[in-house]
Amino acid sequence: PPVTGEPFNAAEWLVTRHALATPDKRAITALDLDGSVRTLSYAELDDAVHGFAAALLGAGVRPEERLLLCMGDTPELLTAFLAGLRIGAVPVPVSTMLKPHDIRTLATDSRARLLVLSAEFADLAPAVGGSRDLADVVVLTDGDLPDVPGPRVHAWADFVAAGAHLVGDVAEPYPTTADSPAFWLYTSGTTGTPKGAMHRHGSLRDTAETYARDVLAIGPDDVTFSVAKFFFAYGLGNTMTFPFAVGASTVLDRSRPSPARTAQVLREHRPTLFFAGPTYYAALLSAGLPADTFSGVRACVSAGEAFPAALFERFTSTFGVEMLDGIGSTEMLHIFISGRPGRTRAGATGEIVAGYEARIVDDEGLPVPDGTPGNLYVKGSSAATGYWSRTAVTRRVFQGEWVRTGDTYVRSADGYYSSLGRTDDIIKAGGIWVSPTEVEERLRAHPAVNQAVVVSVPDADGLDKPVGCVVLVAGASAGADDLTAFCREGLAAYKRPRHILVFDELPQTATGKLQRFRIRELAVE
Ligand code: 3SK
Repeated sequence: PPVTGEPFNAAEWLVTRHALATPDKRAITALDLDGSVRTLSYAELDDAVHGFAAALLGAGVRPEERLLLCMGDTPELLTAFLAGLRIGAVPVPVSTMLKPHDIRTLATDSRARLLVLSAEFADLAPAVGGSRDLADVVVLTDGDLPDVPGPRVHAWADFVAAGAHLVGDVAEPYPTTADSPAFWLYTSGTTGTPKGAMHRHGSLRDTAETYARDVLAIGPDDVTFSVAKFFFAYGLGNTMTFPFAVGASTVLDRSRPSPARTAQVLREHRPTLFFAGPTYYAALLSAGLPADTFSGVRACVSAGEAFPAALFERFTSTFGVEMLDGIGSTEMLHIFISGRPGRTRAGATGEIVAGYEARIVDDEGLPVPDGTPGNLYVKGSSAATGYWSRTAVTRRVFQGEWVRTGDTYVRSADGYYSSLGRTDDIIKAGGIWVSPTEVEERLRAHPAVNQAVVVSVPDADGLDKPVGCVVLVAGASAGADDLTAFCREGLAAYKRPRHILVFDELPQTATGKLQRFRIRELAVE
């Protein structure tokens, strides 16, 4: 009997379709650590995907089995991901910043059948030895293979060669539908063990046909370059889904991002769409790059954290480039509220993306009027189907068609959404909402302040008060009194931090996000 649902295989849609229509069109420009460049056309990428898909079949991988991918941003990462989709398996790209015990946790949680590692992460392999479901480890190397007790360990080229006789078996993709399980992305949140957000084949097309079409108006002549790596939902869309959805091309750089390297990539490879986050935009701004650095870029995109208004203004006036801020989530796969070309507003994230709906509600779940802060919920077809094996938290976050973002937002009467921080970070001081973001922005405007986080700390009466935790610019000096006075000047009195604590550094997650809950613990001490 036919499978229920619209037949749809995302690998076929993203690559094979273009390999047939525009085989010689460039799909990938890949930069190696030494700056050497490799390019792949759509036809070459499609061949590589078929080759790896055949190798997966040869190794006995079955549809819906998980493939853990811990790899730098290379053509082979995209190849392994797309090959997994092609055979109906479920690729799970994971952070390349993981420690061995983290990868063991994810291998166990996902019950991964196969692990693919780039050579530079081969030393993670022994940690997965003994994982119950792991049968094969593939390492992208021509050198020595790691010793892993349990699974078979293969070099990439040997693994592909061993499956070559099965290429005919993957000429047609596995008969997935738009609703078939496609891939997972782990998300850590601020506490707890990571949760695998499960996405469908159709979700990739959904993000391309909403955000990428409505906001970016991406077309075949675009070239994307994302500083955010592929294992982030943000990077995956920027690097693969959006360019490949329209037969455009992507620049992959496996090196650690730095402003000098970014400037070189922008100069030599002329991307038209550039993706990063506010912290990276701040680093670019501080690096003293020439004013024409972004001359070939038609839009910079930002996500991951709220974009402070002052930084937004400084960046756009220094480089004269359009900056599109946005908020997305791993659960929604990509951005659902965004600034739009020609109508961005500094300090506001932006407007709802076509295809999504948002609502802001109070703690009882009732909609709040425009201008009143509340909890942001979002609805859209790219939402994950839930978290793997985490029923209780799935039910808290995925509520019917609506997804709870955990962010506090306010909407203006003309439809602009502004972030006020995480739902649990918002501060009510003296009965009035205080946005940590606003106070942080003020602190960061002080020339001696490098990083600032404002958390709520109970005072002697148990009433929450804002406390500023700052890291100063290297070599700068400023006392708590100076900074408090500076805040008094620029903020309504009730918003000023009641105390300011200066730290050498602030705790961050492995992905570089400031860990507010740990900063709050430090501030309470
Ligand atoms: O952090 C975000 O805003 C984001 C944007 C796009 C995709 C995923 C995420 C988490």
